[in-house]
This record gives sequence, structure tokens and C-alpha cells, in this order.
Amino acid sequence: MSQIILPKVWHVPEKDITPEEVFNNRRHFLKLMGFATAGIAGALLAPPAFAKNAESKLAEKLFAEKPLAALPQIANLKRSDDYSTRRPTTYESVALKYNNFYEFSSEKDRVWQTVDAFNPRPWEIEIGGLVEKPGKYAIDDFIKTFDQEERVYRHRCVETWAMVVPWSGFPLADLIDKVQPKSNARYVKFTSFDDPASAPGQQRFANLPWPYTEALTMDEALNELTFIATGIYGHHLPRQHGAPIRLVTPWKYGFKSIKSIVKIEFTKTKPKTFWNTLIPKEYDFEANVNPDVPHPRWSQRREKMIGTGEIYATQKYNGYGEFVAEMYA
Ligand SMILES: Nc1nc2c(c(=O)[nH]1)N[C@H]1C(S)=C(S)[C@@H](COP(=O)(O)O)O[C@H]1N2
Ligand SMILES: [Mo]
Repeated sequence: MSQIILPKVWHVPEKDITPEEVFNNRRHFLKLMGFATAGIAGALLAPPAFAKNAESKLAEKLFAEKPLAALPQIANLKRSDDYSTRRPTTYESVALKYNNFYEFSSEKDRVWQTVDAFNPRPWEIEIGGLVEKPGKYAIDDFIKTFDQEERVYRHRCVETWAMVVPWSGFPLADLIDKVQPKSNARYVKFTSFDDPASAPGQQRFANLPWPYTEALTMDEALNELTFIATGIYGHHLPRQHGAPIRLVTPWKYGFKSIKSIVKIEFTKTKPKTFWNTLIPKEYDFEANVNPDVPHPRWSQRREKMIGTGEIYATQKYNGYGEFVAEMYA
């Protein structure tokens, strides 16, 4: 993969590429009010009733102490060499201070400073909808039932920044195998937490359609690349990366990779999703990385690695075509 250095044409100021338009657009706002009331009413986390084991106790303690305190290492991590990134891994110190997480802040370099009140332990995850084995699980017990694997993936935000990070967790297909969706399930919907008391962005942007939601078709959900991350750089996810559990779909724009999941549901009809509901013309449901389809407000031809500032040509499906292209043929 040849690296293209084109600093002169690289001019996408950060303030132009955040969805600020949303907040200034009255029509969207009116639409939002309706969604916001319905969404928030139904989505508050129930008080968790967790099984206590040594591992989750340690995790709870560390998460309760400090956001950037040493996080527990992932045990029995099998490192996968199947997915070459052909680019250097992003420094951890960079990745954890540059995040998109609107529940906390719309400023990427400030998210990490706004997550202290958020507590990803204890945490409960619910599996529901069209599924044979619905249930609610304490997060660490749930995670333990899957073989933990590390995969280094490229990540491409719709805003044109990119990174390469080692996620750890398990394929979503393993989870699906376990919970057995019914034959009429066609989509998988993911829902993030809704707790303005611990998430300043949910207070500040109270009119957005919280909780954050995303969805995949069943084919996409079963694709071997589709990953549930519970760790990054060999340890548990820090809050700003979506602790305690998030989705990673490396061939799609980053907004599909929903963080801090509380619910996974199997549905017959196409679910409404957060950005697609807000601005459908700018954030389509499929959201596959594609240099040939410009975002209405900027080109998608190039991308910039956070930390080093290296510029690369954007690759179709973020370079993962061999794994995913046939789903869209
Ligand atoms: N719940 C939630 N998930 C989210 C977002 C968000 O605002 N809220 N932002 C998305 C976007 S736009 C990107 S690029 C990635 C960023 O992940 P990172 O901060 O771990 O790099 O998270 C995605 N998942
Ligand atoms: Mo993003």
C-alpha cells in the first residue's frame, strides 16, 4: 500500500466536519424532540443485579478509582494474524485522547476528560428481540463465556481521521451462535446507555435522539470481521473507547461501531439508528467506507492518521473488500 503525502490538499478543519449543522437546523430539531421523549423514556438502565466474582470485583474497583488507572489485562488473549493493516499501530496515548463519543462531548480531544462520572462496572447487557435465548447478563460473566482474541484493525471515521488499533474481544458471530436468533430475524440492533447524570454530552445535547443506536443486517452481523470489543491494547476498554463493550465494523465508517452497549436485539424490520435518524443524507444506514462517494460536506478520497498525521488514499471498504464485498454484490 503506497502512502500518499498531499498536505496541501488536506484541508478539512475539525470544526467543519463535526455535525454542528444538526444543532443549528430547526427542522431537524423539531423532529428530534419527538424522538427524544420516546427514546429516553424507555431506555434508562435498570438497577443491575450482578453475580460477584473475583474478576468483576477487580474491574469494578479499578473503574471506580480513576479513568486512566491501569486497567485489567485481558486473560488468555489469542493474537490473530489474519488481518494485516499494512500500517503502523496508532500510539495508545493518542487513541485514548482523541475520541468520538457524543454522550460526553462533541470535542474529540476532550472526551477523555469528561468521562470520570461514567461507571462501566457494574454493567448489565441484555439480549432480546427475535431470539431463542434472550437474557440479561452481568458483563464480566458474559464476556468470560467467549474465547478472547486480539485483532489489529484499521478504523476510519466518516470525518476522515483514521487509526490502527489492537482490539480484543470476540466475533459477533460467536454471540449470535450462542443466543440463536429466530429464522425471521433480519437485523441486529445495538443500543448504548442513556444516563445524562454521568454523561455531560447527553445533558448538553438533550435534544438528540438518545440513546445512541446502531444496527447491521444479519449478513453483516455474521461476517467474520464483525467484532465485539471488550478491550484495546491488551487491557479492558477505557471509558472513552466505549467500556465495557462495543461493536467494531472496520469496513464501515466509525459511527457504526457503537460504544458502551447495553442491549442487543434481533429484529425483523430495519431499526432506526442515531446518526441516520438525525441526518439521513449525510449518514446512510450502510455507511461502507467508499472514496468515490463524497460526504455532502467534504471529500472522502483521503484520510489522516491521528498521531502521525500521515495521509493515505481512502480504500473502498476501508481495504477489507476481500471479506465483505460479496455481501453488497
Ligand atoms: N455510543 C456512541 N458510540 C459511538 C460514538 C458516539 O458518539 N456514541 N461515536 C462513533 C464514532 S463517529 C466513531 S469514529 C467511533 C470512535 O471510536 P474511538 O473513540 O474509540 O476511536 O465511535 C463510534 N461509536
Ligand atoms: Mo466517526
